[in-house]
Amino acid sequence: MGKQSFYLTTPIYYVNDIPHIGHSYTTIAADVLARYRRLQQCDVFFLTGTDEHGQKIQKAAEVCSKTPHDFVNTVVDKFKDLWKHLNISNDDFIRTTDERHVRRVKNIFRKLFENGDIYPGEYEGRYCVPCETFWTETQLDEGRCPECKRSVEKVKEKNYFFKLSKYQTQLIEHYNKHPEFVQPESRRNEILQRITSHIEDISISRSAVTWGIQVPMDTTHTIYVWIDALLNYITALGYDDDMELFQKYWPANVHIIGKEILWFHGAIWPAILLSLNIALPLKIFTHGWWTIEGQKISKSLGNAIDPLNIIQLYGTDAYRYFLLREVPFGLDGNFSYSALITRINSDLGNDLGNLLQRTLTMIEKYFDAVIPEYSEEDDELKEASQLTQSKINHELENLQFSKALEVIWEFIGNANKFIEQKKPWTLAKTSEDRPQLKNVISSLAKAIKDISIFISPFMPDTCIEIQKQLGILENNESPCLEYHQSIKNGIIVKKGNPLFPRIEKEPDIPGKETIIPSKKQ
Ligand code: ME8
Repeated sequence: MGKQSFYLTTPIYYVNDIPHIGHSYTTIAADVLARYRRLQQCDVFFLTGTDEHGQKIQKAAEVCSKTPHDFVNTVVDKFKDLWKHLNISNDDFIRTTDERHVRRVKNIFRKLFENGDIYPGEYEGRYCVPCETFWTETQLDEGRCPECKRSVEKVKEKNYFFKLSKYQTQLIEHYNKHPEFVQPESRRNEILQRITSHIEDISISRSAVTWGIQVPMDTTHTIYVWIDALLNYITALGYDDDMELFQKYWPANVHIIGKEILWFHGAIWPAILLSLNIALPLKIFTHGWWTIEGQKISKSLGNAIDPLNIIQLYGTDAYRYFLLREVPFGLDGNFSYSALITRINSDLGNDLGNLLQRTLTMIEKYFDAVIPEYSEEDDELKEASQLTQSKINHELENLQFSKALEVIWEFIGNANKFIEQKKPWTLAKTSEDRPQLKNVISSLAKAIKDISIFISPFMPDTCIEIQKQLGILENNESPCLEYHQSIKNGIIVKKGNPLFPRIEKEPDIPGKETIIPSKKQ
């Protein structure tokens, strides 16, 4: 039987500025899920990319006295560079300026037009450039954008419209038939309520914006950047001129997005797919915002933190761990260096790092560095390890990353307690306790191997480092990712540096005091 396919996506990010921790959060979460599904032997296609057209980017290029084309090329490299540093394992990277995307978007736009779902009209209302969103007078918040609270532009232009209202009933039916379509449930209820109460046709072209994909039937217009962007999820799979990947991977198993773009993904995107007669994605998971002092982190609000700085200080895996452990996926969370350092010192250094160090030290001391022979029957940690794996599966099925990590750390705690209870240093004193000592130590080595696999989607480099120190991985081999496989006889451990050395003080970063929140949410 062939492998089960699993297609997951992140939003494609605007390249008006360099990436910040919010962007890295979604991409790391998607990467963890992709790696986890690969562990489960799924055939994974993980897509990310960049959203490069529209007024916001045109303006940002003007500010830098660059052509939009040169400007976007520079910023895209910053995203790709960050993903490399963060160990992101995406299978494709789509840019909306890619020729393949532009060609396919034009074809799709023409199809929608031929289906009778696009018509010319006149738009009069407000437009928020940073959010690239049309708003009506009544939606404004004291005259400002209800999403980002910045000022909006008056827009009156001839535009093409998409018949979103035509799909209201079908959308409601889909939401009712598939309660898991949008998660968490609170967000699903919100958007369903909005779709049910009021839905209008939307403008999907701009005559005043030149930096975009031209409307195929009317070159005086460019396609509204959100329509251009949403289509990336299918153009990357070759829709509609090279259908092999599309047939293999569509519908997407999950689109992971931030909560502010749910309307586009939960209403406009499915309506476009319905018009094209394409199956809808199986799930849209909406996560919360990282905030600083309660404010959303964003470049244009001037409070963004460069993930590269954090990685340089504390390493990629500590950063990946912190973001997914600190806040339940779906809720908002405040970023602070002190919380990050606490997690590194306590969870990574004390719990995980010490478990490895003390076990390896005992293997060196009591067994001349050779892991004693393992006996499955005498492994008192085996059941707990198996239970941990099934709990992780349950949590990650629901994208509950922080809960999955809690479960893993519960097992790490159990292994540490096991050492305290068994007191190997006492067992080592007499020869009749030697068999029990062997069982305790080999069970611990096996538990640590299992832990390295449990954490591998979250902390891929740490998995490798643990397996190297445990002696089960030679320099250039890929890590062992088979759960519950016992360790071969005669393996010699290679104890190295502590995995996460203790951090004594917060970093001295200019302006840091302005970005550390005074209290946790
Ligand atoms: O909206 N906390 O791009 P964008 C958590 N191009 N996540 C955050 C965040 C924060 N403070 N800030 C950003 C766009 N994000 C469109 C998307 S998709 C077809 C087009 C993450 O650069 C989160 O995933 O503004 C959010 O939805 C996304 O970045 C917005 O990125």
